[in-house]
Amino acid sequence: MRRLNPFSNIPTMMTAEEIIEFAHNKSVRISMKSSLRLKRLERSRIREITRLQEFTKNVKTKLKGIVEGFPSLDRLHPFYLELTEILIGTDKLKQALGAVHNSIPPIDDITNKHLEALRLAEDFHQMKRTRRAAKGRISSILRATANNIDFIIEAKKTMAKLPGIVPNSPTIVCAGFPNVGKSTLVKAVSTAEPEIAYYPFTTKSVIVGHLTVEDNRVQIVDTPGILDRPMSKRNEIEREAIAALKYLAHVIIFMIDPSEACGWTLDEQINLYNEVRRMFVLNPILVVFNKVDITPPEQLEEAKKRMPEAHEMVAIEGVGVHEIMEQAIEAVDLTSMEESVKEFLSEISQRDFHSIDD
Ligand SMILES: Nc1nc2c(ncn2[C@@H]2O[C@H](COP(=O)(O)OP(=O)(O)OP(=O)(O)O)[C@@H](O)[C@H]2O)c(=O)[nH]1
Ligand SMILES: [Mg+2]
Repeated sequence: MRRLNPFSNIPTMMTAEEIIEFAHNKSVRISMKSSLRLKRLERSRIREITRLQEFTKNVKTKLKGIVEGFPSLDRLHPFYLELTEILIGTDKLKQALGAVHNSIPPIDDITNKHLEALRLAEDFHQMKRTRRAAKGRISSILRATANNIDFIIEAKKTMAKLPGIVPNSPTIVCAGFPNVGKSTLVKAVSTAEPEIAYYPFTTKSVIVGHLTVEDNRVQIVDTPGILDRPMSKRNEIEREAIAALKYLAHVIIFMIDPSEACGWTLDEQINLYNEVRRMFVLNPILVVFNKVDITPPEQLEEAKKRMPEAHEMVAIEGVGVHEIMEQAIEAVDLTSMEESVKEFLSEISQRDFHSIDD
């Protein structure tokens, strides 16, 4: 669910130039209600003061929106935090958020000084110059932090593409070579319309399905382009992004196509299984033989000998699907999940973690 991704709820952020333009437009459009009994000079004074106040107010609102609208890194689910670290760099992100946050007090300073000057100004031109000078200096502060704002906007865009997850609801992750039937299974079991999400390093969209098994609300994640080829074919960053799945997967369904119609031999598939097994030490893994309808009996026998623990399924017909789902729920081992989350948290407490307000 996209909206369950904490990064997809962030309101739209403006770049430095957009903020300047937005605040400027707001400030010149503001309507004055000063009394006609006032002298022209006093009316001008009120107008210039109001315009500057309006400009500053809008700049600050937008800057605060950037900082406060961003999910608090200290409260992120480890899955997202780990990916933030890999894809963005948490330190760089905190620095950028901190810099934007710190640009607010100088803006207040400039505004106050120039408001004071406006109150004392003796002629119309001086007022106009003062107001313009203030807006110019505030714009300079914004421009000086423009790269930080751009960095935050990019970070948001990257993170918003990730799949949304329901933090405490059991999550099944489907793995296996391409064409073994992962999507078929996800579609077969999803009651609600599956949602499309993205995962780093694959251009393919990830499908997140939702279902209810024995009163448990369960989400099932298809992983095209992720857990579907040997790790040796991946770079370090990809491997780390894949490893972040351990915080998400309460249980992994590893699908094998013993008919080999998928284009991969049984050996290749078992090798990939062993790799996934090594990578997700704490996550329970269920092995499923799919496409048993088209697997020649002797081939199925051979596969069963190699992996006696495997369950059998015909995903396109829904045969064996319910049983697998029940098994998956049973295998959901919240203890090991908690352990890996704890391990993660103790690891990051050694990294330097301060909230940006520190
Ligand atoms: N005979 C048979 N065909 C199946 C079964 N399950 C899936 N298929 C077929 O296998 C092909 C691949 O299925 P998908 O569900 O797209 O496989 P996938 O694992 O999602 O593949 P990628 O998205 O490329 O990783 C499709 O043509 C399915 O119709 C099954 O149980 N029996
Ligand atoms: Mg698929």
